[in-house]
Amino acid sequence: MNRSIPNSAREFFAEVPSAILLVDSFLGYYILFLLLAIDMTEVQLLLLGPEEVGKTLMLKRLQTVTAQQNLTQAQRSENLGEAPPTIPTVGVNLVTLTHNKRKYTFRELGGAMGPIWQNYFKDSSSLVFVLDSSKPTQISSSCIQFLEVLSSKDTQDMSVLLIFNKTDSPDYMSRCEISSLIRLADILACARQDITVLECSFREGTGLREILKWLHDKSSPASVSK
Ligand SMILES: Nc1nc2c(ncn2[C@@H]2O[C@H](COP(=O)(O)OP(=O)(O)O)[C@@H](O)[C@H]2O)c(=O)[nH]1
Ligand SMILES: [Mg+2]
Repeated sequence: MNRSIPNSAREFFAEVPSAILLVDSFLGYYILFLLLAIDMTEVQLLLLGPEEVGKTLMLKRLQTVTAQQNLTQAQRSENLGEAPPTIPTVGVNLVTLTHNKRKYTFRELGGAMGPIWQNYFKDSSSLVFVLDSSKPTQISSSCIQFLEVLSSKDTQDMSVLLIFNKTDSPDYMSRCEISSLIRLADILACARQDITVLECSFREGTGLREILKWLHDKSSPASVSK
């Protein structure tokens, strides 16, 4: 079949200066490179909260769930099984997850590092703050820490995920009860940050899908490390 270019088209291309074509192809490669670079950007997250609230277990559960995503449907297990043991985090626990072809590096800071949390704000674009919903007294005191974090000038542009964990505990407080205890509505209304609130049980494995969705939707490379 004769696929010759129509005369009108040939005339048109003959008139386009080759310099423009060159710039055009460079632009194409540049945009492609940018898109690839954005997709491979690593998102840096801080994982904060008092000791023993379940931060390390959250990371372990997320590692299991994201690893399962690489398996075929038949190989996947719906049940996450028994909660793996954790040991108290001393210093910084660095964990990297890959979800939807994007890397997320969590920096879990041991609860005892509270006084120097702020030293890590500049290196992160998003923040996860975990509370134990079965400990009302600790929630009240940790809320002050949470407010301090929110008021730091280095966290103003961060996406924030606030997690009430251990909803499997017999004496857990519901989101509604915690909200009135710490006046959550006022905090959400006054904070500059985009704050998402979730109830989870890392022991039972609930809330993990919602965390992955938050990672995908809110911790975008558009807000990656400054
Ligand atoms: N009942 C219950 N226990 C949990 C849950 N999440 C964590 N734990 C337990 O809380 C303890 C401290 O967990 P860990 O992840 O080490 O806390 P971290 O200090 O915040 O990192 C461990 O014994 C966990 O098994 C949960 O959702 N429910
Ligand atoms: Mg820990």
